[in-house]
Amino acid sequence: MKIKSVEIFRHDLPVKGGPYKMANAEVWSLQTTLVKLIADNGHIGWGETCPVGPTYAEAHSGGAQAALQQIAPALIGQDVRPLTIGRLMNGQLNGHNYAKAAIDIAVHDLLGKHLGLRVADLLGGVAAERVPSYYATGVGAPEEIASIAAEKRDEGYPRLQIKMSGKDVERDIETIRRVWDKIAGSGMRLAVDGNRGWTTRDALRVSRECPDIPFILEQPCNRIEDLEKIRPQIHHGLYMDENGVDLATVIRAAGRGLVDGFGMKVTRIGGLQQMTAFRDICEAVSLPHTCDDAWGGDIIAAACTHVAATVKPSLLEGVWLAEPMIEGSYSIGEGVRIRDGHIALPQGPGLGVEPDETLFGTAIATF
Ligand code: 0XW
Ligand code: MG
Repeated sequence: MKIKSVEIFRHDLPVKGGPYKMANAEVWSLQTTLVKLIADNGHIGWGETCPVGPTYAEAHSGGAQAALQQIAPALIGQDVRPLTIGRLMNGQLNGHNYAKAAIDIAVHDLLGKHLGLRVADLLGGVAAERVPSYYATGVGAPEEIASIAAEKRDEGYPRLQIKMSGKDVERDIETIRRVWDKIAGSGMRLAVDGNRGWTTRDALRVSRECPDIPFILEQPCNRIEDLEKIRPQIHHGLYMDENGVDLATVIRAAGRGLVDGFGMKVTRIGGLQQMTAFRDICEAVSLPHTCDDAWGGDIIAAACTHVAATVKPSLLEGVWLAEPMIEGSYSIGEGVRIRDGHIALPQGPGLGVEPDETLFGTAIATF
């Protein structure tokens, strides 16, 4: 089976009750980019990448579309094999993992459909048919975030991530305390996500003033050097998210004992092929991690769920989906949904989701 043509689409995903606020971004609507691979035997594979605005990471939707157009011509006539396509892409463009990930996801979808296998089986085999999700609040008033925490606890989410303003550290500490009042004793785990926003001074203060609350600190400060600086002085587990830009960084952070786990994004690391290597590195050194993306529709949601289903369950922190925050859906059928804080692995070969491409309009590029 060889790739016959590549089509690239874009589509808007409005934020339900927007904006969604984080320390480094405020977004009302996200433009997602979709890749359609058509094989010479008629099979079709879909991929997607959707940066959560231009300031969350070194990624933006216009960049994804430009990078994909740079790479796509070289895909025509190639065998549908994730590893070799990954190397081919690296020969076309340096970096831009988040764009390459859309092609990698589409390659897995296509290969799965061709072989009659689910993507999770292509990635090594299913460990769980239902994976835990977690809810991520935006930045908000302490009482508002605490009431969301209580609501999500009651919905059955096993984990909550709360977003810190990064600006007003006293208010951030008040938010943590009010949230913990609601969830303490419920079994719900807590991640406090600074999204790179705090100075090391403020991150140290948060940890020092909340030693009784067992949260993990996710990406509190901007740089790896900042994490190194606070690491010996904090009372909480430290997770890397935004700084985990590639496998080399992950290996360094894990090898030096800098972190206790990762928030990981499928597109940031370069797609499912890279994500399985990341999964195996984490398993080798017993580090828990999430399988998420920054945003995206049902194709991204399915990709995250498939790889999560292959993770050793004791190391899977959860799968965050944008689904509860997106107005509408582009899927034919139900797509990938969170029920009682968990996600069922899609059935059917490949990713197991089909987009209604009539919603995407004309392709922005065809090769
Ligand atoms: C909560 N997320 C997984 C979704 C948002 O895009 C940010 C992200 C995170 O953990 O930073
Ligand atoms: Mg994070």
